[in-house]
Amino acid sequence: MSGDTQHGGLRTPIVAVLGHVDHGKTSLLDKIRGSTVIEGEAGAITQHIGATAVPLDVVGEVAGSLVDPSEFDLPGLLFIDTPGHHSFTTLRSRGGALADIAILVVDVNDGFQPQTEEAIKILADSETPFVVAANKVDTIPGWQVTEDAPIQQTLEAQSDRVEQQFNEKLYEIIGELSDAGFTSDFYWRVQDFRSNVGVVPVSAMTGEGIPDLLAVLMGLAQRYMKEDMEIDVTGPGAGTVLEVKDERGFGTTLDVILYDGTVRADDTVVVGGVNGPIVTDVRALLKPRPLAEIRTESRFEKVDEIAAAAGVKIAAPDLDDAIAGAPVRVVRDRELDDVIADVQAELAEVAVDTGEEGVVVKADTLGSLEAMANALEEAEIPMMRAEVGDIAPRDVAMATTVEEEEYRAILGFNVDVLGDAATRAEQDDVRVFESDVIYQLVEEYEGFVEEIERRQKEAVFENVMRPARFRVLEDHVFRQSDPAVIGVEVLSGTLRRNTPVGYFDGNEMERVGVVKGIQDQGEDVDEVRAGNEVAVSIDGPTVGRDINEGDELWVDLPEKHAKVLEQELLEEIPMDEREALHQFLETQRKRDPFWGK
Ligand SMILES: Nc1nc2c(ncn2[C@@H]2O[C@H](COP(=O)(O)OP(=O)(O)OP(=O)(O)O)[C@@H](O)[C@H]2O)c(=O)[nH]1
Ligand SMILES: [Mg+2]
Repeated sequence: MSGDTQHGGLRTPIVAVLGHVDHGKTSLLDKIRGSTVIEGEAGAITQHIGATAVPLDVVGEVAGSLVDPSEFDLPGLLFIDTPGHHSFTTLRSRGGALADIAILVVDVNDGFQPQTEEAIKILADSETPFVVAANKVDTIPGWQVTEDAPIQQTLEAQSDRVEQQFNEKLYEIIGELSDAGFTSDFYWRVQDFRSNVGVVPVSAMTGEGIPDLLAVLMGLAQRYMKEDMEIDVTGPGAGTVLEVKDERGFGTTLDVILYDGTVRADDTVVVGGVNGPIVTDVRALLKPRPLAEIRTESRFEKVDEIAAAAGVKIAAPDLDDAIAGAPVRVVRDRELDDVIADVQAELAEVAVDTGEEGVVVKADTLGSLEAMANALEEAEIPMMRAEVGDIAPRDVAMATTVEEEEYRAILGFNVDVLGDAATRAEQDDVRVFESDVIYQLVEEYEGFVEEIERRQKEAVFENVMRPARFRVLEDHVFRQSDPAVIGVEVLSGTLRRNTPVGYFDGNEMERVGVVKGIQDQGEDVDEVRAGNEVAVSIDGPTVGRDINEGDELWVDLPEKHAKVLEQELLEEIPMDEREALHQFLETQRKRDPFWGK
């Protein structure tokens, strides 16, 4: 059998369900399906994308008086359930990318949470229209349940106090949406769902508001998306791989969301693989029964043909290298080479812009690679190579070719380190970061860069000559020359041993010699700070001829040092030293405006 998702040349809109962990995405779909998936989930946490086709007549039944199926010519809705747990960014972004519309599920008690924000960003980036399901309204204290009722009807049964709380919770969500850059309102007040986000209060537990949610989704799809849904449903199919799975009796199979055309049991398909497009012949098409979920349904139905949009399992030889997130194309009566080129192009498109200098990025799927690339771009971290696959010795070799120390790094998302890549990395001083949480990878890498910058700054600071202005004291000449030993007062800056000193003749620095030693109350010291009087020995000058009592002397800063101080270390040096530096630069620049620039 075929065609139950196909209807007058319009395909089924794909609806992604996104939201923070435990906010009720799977429960919501369970309610719509009338069958339960969450009970079968380990710890009730969704860990995969699941797809469920809900035909129009079922939408009509669940929505009751709010949806009249005869008003619609879309065949129904294909729901994609996604996990809310933070480590499944990839699956969320893949689900979001496939969607025509989305439901953002928000628990009215929790409001916006990190993965709510993340989901909103995915939807904004892909410009996917969405509605907000404000879930768990039944938990408002005092709530009177009217099972499966439209929201207006159930609201009439609530006390004023409950209704007030209900309004407060919804306004909070509307406020949070506004903070995220979206104008929104109670859905019944929204005129144009493209410019305003409709907020639909629901309970996945009691079914209240579910008719409203379905009515809003159908309306949105029918009114604004009909044109996008007009496809050649009999044309060669196009889809995205959700998962690559071993299935008993079938070997490696693909769970695919078909979003265009049809696939037939005798088709040749091209699939994106680790080493480029894979060409293979379909061996079996396996379809979950309507209202069952592709990933939980163990008893698949073998079909001859399936039309978009639908979740389908494809069994075929040579799928071991297929990658989740990659495109699938039916060849049918087209040139094989053209289809291969299409798949290649799409693989390249999801592959990432890389530059000459930057880090190496490895990820488990194309979807996660894209998500990584987006995160790195946002953090302004350049990439030299970004690929799907485990971290291999050749990645280490690649990372050693960079010039900057901070790019000697490999960031691996959800991948393994192969063979001797780890030892090679250690030998070659390449840092390897691994995590299955993207922001952690970014944060750890940023920490590594900060550490390098700190070390580099310290090294520069150690070696840079420091500015100082000091005065030769009257009646404190202890020795005339070879070396001259005199008392001085440091006016600003830090005077150190082994620094050249001189005076300004007009705007010209005249070097007189090098400070050899500093004695503070009879003790030899390496440096002396502003505000102190000390005795210094200077190699070079003769007192009375080259320098005189009362003269103002300076550390004769080399131009390079002055430049580093002004441009990189200004924040690190004390105020009085900055003042000495500024005066020094000002005088030099009266002679040469570009001195030290
Ligand atoms: N009272 C009440 N509880 C709900 C409602 N919806 C969901 N729950 C409960 O909230 C918990 C989480 O629900 P799930 O549907 O697993 O949440 P989820 O968003 O799919 O979670 P992940 O897939 O792990 O991200 C379960 O214990 C549900 O029974 C609701 O409307 N009312
Ligand atoms: Mg779930």
